[in-house]
Amino acid sequence: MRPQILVLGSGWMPQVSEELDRHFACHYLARVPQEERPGFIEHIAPAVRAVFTSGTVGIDAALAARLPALEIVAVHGVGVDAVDFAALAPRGILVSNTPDVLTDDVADLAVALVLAAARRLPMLDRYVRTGGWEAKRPLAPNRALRGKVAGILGLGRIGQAVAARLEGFGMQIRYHQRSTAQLAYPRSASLLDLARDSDYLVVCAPGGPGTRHLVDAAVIDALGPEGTLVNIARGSLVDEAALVEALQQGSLGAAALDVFEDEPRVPPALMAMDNVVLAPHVGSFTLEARTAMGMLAIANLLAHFAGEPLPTPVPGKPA
Ligand code: 8YV
Repeated sequence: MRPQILVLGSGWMPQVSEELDRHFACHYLARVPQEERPGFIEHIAPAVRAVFTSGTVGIDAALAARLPALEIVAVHGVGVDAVDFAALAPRGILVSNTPDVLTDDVADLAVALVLAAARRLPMLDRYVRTGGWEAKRPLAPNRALRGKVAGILGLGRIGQAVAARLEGFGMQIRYHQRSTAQLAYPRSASLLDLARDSDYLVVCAPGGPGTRHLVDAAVIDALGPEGTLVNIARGSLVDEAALVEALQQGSLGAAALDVFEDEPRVPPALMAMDNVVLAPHVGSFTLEARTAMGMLAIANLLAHFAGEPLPTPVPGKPA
């Protein structure tokens, strides 16, 4: 008999669902009307041995408690901040994620955001479309990237891929993270120092309670009126209210954001600003990355049910 799995969230490619259906008896929560979901979960709960979930949906303690036969949570994403490890670990429930296969594409988006902010591409697009060019509406020059400093908050796999790309644009790289492991670039002793030293602060660190609002009013202030904040990690890392205020007051130069504190809600104030570039959490949203992520998440489930080690387990509880 095929193992029963509960599928939460969305965002994977259709062929991933096909592959899931080939191997497992799948219960797709997103296909059940909202008001029927509690009853649906109660009905299937005793038989559910695995959860397949997105990085942003994860699994909370309340749902985990309702699944007595749960053995493994396979996250379709690298971030596991939405997984309640405290609820899973005591029950020996395994967790896997999908690192590496999305690194290049997420890093590409980070660079796209840096470039879009530096060259003000969305604003220039609007300028052309609304007749600004023909009407010769005044236009200030952009600022070059060459020679500017990119400060990377979190020089892990994705941070390093971002750094390598930005070096190619002639930028100088600095970084800050909690670990003091020797890495290829100069490390700023604190995030405040990094913000002070950087023209672009690129947030690549993991989300979760340990990193909530790391980028606060003081850090944003240190980045300054010529500085740009880029976030491709998690909205929770940035104090969004402080960010909006700094942009409104001109104490921060610009922002380019793929992630937000309360997705998919974006503060209307950000939408109104020309020096803000917005994207709907699409760092890994390429056909290639999303297919590979789905297949890797499934490979973890298959390994588990075959009694083999997981290809990409998440060890213990991340900080
Ligand atoms: C996706 C992500 O939003 O990998 C992550 O942590 O945030 C993204 O790739 C999501 O997990 C897709 O299901």
